[in-house]
Amino acid sequence: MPVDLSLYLVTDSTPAILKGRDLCTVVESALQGGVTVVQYRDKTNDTGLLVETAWKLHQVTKKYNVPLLINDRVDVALAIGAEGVHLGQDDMNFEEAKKLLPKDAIIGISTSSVEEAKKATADGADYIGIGTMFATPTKTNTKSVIGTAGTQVILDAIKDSTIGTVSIGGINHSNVQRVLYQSQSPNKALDGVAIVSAIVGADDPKASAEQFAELIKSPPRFA
Ligand code: TZP
Ligand code: MG
Repeated sequence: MPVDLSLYLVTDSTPAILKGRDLCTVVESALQGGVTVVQYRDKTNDTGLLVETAWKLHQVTKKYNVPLLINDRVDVALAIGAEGVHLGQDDMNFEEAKKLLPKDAIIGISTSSVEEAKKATADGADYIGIGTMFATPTKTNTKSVIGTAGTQVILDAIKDSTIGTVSIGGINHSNVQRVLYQSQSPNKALDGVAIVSAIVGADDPKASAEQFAELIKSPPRFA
């Protein structure tokens, strides 16, 4: 699968995180800092606004040759020609999405259990988001907080598959190396980390992304 999941940015348009800044500007800074994939996540029901913002973001991500995935909404992805979608367990199911989207579209699925991870793998998803790693104020309605131990169990259950894997929830500069190294099962490791507030909410999103990129490729140093 050609998508580099190593530093996966998930957007957030809530005022507490965006702090009055323009989302496209924040995302462009993060791309300059080395983000490898962008997911547009926006829980508004205003389809017009979603399409408009997704289109604008796509103009930015294309400059950096980074795929743009749309959270929840296959229709919005189709409307703007995004590279793919990210679907939760309560969104359109994989088979439907696969039928509607172009053949080469990237489809990622949120998972929080071995059962969900195995299903997404068997369905043929390109990658799974595994979470919630740590409790986070960014998303409080999370089904379960699984930590590195729970993530390791899931990775072990899909070790024979080449499906991509990314962890999400409460990941920051202080814990990212622990997340990556302590989650590893003997035969499968995470391909990356998905971050919202530690990049979108950072005073300097570019510097934050650069620091993540550096930590991800460096040997682990944690207590
Ligand atoms: N899904 C599980 S946790 C989460 C999502 C979308 C939010 C993660 O946000 P943050 O700010 O990186 O903790
Ligand atoms: Mg969803």
